[in-house]
Amino acid sequence: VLMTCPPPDPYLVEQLEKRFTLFKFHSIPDKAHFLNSNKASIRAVVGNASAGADAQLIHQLPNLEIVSSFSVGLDKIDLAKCRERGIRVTNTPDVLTDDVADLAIGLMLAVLRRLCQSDRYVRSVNSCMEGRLVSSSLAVPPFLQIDYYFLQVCVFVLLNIDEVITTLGYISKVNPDCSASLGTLGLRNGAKFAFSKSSWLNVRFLLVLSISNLLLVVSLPCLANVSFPLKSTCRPFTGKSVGIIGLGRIGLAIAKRAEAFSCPISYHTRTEKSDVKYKYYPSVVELAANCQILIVACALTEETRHIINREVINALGPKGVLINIGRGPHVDEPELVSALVEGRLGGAGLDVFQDEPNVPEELFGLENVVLLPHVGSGTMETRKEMADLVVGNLEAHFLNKPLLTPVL
Ligand code: 8YV
Repeated sequence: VLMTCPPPDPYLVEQLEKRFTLFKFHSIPDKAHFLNSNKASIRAVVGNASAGADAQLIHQLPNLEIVSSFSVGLDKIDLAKCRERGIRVTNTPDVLTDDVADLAIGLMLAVLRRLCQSDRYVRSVNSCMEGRLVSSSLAVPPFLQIDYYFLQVCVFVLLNIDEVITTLGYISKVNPDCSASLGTLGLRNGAKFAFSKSSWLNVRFLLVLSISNLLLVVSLPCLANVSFPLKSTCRPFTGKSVGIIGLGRIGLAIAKRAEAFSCPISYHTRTEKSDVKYKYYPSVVELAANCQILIVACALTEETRHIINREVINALGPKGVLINIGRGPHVDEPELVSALVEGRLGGAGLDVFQDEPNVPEELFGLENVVLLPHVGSGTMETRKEMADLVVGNLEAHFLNKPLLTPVL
C-alpha cells in the first residue's frame, strides 16, 4: 500500500501497518527511484484531501487495483483514469457529515460573534492584570497595540513629566557634563546618574514609579475594555438568511442546523431538488445577492472551481459573510482577499485554502475573518471511523468482498 499523503492520522497508519506493507511516499526522498524499484508491488494507494492519485502516478503503477481515500472529497483522484484502468475507488462519506456541518455553524458563529477575537481579548486582559508582558494585544485598538513595558514607560513619563523636567534641569545644573551623556545613554541612565546625586529625589521617583505602575496595571484592562470594538462589530447569527452551494449530505446537514437558528435557507445546485422545501436559485450570483451568509459545501470539480468569483463576492456585499468548508480552489482567493481588505465583503470563515497550508498573509490582520487549518472532519471519533473505512475497504477488496463505500 502506498500512502501518498503525509500521514493524516496515527491510528490509520497503525491499522494499515498491521495488515499491509505500507510505504509512506511523503517521506521518501527519491520518489522517482522508489517508484522504479517498487512500482510492480504496489496494489493500493491511500490518499486524502491533500494528495491522492493523479494521472501521472496511476500511469506509473501498473498493478494498482484500488485507491482508498481518507476523505469524502475525490478531487485529488483522477477518476477518469481509474475508470479507464478498472481501478476501484473508495472514500469516507457519511461518517464526517455531522462534524463538517457542525464546523460550518461554528464558523458562522465565530465570524459574526467575533469568538476568536473575544477569546484573545480575555487572554490578553488577564495577562495585563497579572502584570505579564502583553505584546501586540488584540484587545486594544491598533494605536495602543504596543509592548506593555513601552506603554509603562510612556505612562510613567506622562504622569511624572514635572519630575522628569526637574531632574533634567537638576542634572544639567549639578553636573553639566551629564547632559551630554543623556543624549547617548538615554533618559534612564541619565536619571540613574541623577539619583546618586540626590537621595530625596531618588525616593520620590521610586514612589511615583510604583504608584504609576499600579495605576497602569489596574487601568489597562479597563482601557482595553472601553476600547474593545466588540459591541460595534458583533452581529447575531439567529435569523440570518443562509445560502448553501451544494445540497448533498453536508449541505443538507448544515441547512438542518441553520433552520434551528431560524435562518431562512436557500441553495444552488446544478439542478433543482424536488424533495426539499428550501428556495432554489439557478445562479450562484442570484443566491449570493439574496442571502446574508453564503456557504460553499459542494464537491470540487472543474465546474465548481472558482465558483466564488468577484461577481459573487460583490453580490454578497459588504455585510455578507462567506463560509468555505469545501475546498480552497472553490474560491478565487486573490479576489476574496481584496474584497475583504477593501471592505467589499463583510467577513469570512475559512477552513480551506487555495494552497494549504499556506494562507494569504493579508488575512492575518483582519478581525472579520476566522481561519482554520482544514479541520472539518477533525474529531478523534470521526477520524477513527474514517480510518476504519479506509482499512475496511482495502480488506474487502483484497478478500474479494463487496467494498464498504465504493465510488468506482
Ligand atoms: C480531511 C476532507 O480533512 O473528507 C474530506 O474531503 O477534506 C477531510 O475530511 C482530510 O482528508 C483528512 O486528512
